[in-house]
Amino acid sequence: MKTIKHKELESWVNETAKLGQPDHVYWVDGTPAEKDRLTKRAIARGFVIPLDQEKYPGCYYSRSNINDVARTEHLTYICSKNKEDAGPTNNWMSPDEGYAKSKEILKGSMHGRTMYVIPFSMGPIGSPFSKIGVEITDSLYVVLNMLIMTRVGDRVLEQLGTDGAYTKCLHTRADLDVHHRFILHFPEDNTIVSTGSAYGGNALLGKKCLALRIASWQARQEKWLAEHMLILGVEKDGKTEYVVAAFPSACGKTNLAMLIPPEGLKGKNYKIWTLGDDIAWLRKGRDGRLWALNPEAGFFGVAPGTNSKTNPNAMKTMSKNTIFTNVLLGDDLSVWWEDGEGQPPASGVAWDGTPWKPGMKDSSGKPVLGAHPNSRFTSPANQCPSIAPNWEDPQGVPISAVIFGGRRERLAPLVFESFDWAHGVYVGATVASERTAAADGKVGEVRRDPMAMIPFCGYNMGDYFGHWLEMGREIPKPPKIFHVNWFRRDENRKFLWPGYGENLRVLEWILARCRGEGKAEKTPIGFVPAKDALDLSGLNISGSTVEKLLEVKPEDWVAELDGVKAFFDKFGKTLPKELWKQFEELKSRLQSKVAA
Ligand code: OXD
Ligand code: MN
Repeated sequence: MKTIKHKELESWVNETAKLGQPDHVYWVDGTPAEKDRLTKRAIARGFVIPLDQEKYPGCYYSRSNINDVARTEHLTYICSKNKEDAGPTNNWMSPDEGYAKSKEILKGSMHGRTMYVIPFSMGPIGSPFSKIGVEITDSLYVVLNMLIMTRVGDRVLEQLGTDGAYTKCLHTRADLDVHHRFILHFPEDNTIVSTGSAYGGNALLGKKCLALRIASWQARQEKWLAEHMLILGVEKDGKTEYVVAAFPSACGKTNLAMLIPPEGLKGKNYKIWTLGDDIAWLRKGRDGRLWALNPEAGFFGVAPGTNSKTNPNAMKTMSKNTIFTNVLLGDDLSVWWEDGEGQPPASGVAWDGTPWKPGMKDSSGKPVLGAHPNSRFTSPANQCPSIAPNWEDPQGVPISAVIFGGRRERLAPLVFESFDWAHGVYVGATVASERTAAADGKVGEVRRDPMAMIPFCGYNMGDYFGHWLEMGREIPKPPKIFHVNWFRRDENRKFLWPGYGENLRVLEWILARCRGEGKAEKTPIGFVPAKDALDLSGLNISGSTVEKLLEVKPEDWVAELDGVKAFFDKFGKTLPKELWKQFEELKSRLQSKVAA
């Protein structure tokens, strides 16, 4: 029997075992030998399938239930004491009801299984940014993923000592029935309970549940920010500048974080460093700037669309020690996905467990997908060729620019800069995007997704905007705030901007602006690059396309205001007055242009 120094933790684990009735309780120690043992066990029980180990060393395949392949936002709740603290964009359940419901589901749910206890750290162990969690789970798949995504094991218990604070993360697959699926957050108790799902975002509780929902609540109390952001460094002439960027799920955060400089800019000798692809924790540094750290240790990236053109670094990152979930499994023990690499295997098994062959069509003539659009790879961050040498620096890195963005066919120009922090917060608060496949819902529909945090903010977003405004007052040297849109299209719905590595041209302008350089034109929505301000050398793009990319049409922005107003109205009194002021100022800047 292991001796647990933290008695309160030990008794929570014991109580949970009494309730869940597992056959065994196992404390994960985080050693490589243990990982081998658990992997063998997962293979023996059919939770993972080893891929061809010569081609894919250390790689495994897993398929989740076909009704359990994405985050289920409608089953995700904030269980705060007061409903108002959850705000109008979250589902709310009272803590009593949340505990009672989940207790019913938990009762006996682990019978016949092992209950794993995973002590984990979000952020390097001992960093002032870091937070500890303990996940109890009856899923070996979750354990194997947590070993990649977080820092796990005895060294975390050591850090926790006899009475350290930690987030209780309780997960049971139960019967995977959607009626028993609840993702519950009790921010006042620093507790998460997730039942009835084994999908990553619902079950790897360190990620969205702790590092965003619970952490955002804590960040408000403790004056920092927990954000849905990538972190990347741009090095030139021996100096590296860092940016963070927030885009809604599956809008290319991983691709941007791992960007390869384009051919046309080769002469400038840029080097891009990856620090994180999904979550950033930001704090005021001693120098009065904003500093960022990635709390995760791995990538849980969307596979479809990833190939050696769109993201060569991701392809190399996942070439070993990776878990592939819900992609196509070739009969030759290969993996493949739509818009992936090379030819599909001659035959295989699709994400939903049915036999698959290239070129298959369904009864309406549509291609049958081999991989689910939200299928994933889980890979260690340190395998990424562009991982920054300082990505685990306990102090984080200083941030020059905060970038928000979404997927907008029309409206938003390629890039614009806000006038100041408060205007930047307005820009972040009004981000909207066309829906993607990472969560259940209708693909293509536009939804407001402020700071890309709609599904992840653990409290009332009106208060969250207020907290952002306050952080601007707290930080003597705040980063500048920008908005980008890689997804603008022409009248024929053709993308105007090539994206991917070419996005460095936009980052270059952004960083120049942060240094007080870079030519810009003032428009009612902010500064856009002057006609010749973007370095487009070596890029085959016409002047009229660039004009279309940068165009700000005041009448379209006026039309957008109705949607913003309706969204802001939802927050009632909790929406900071400052944002209404920004709204009115923008409106009058736009109206004077429309009238002119
Ligand atoms: C993710 C998401 O998994 O945003 O990163 O859904
Ligand atoms: Mn995400």
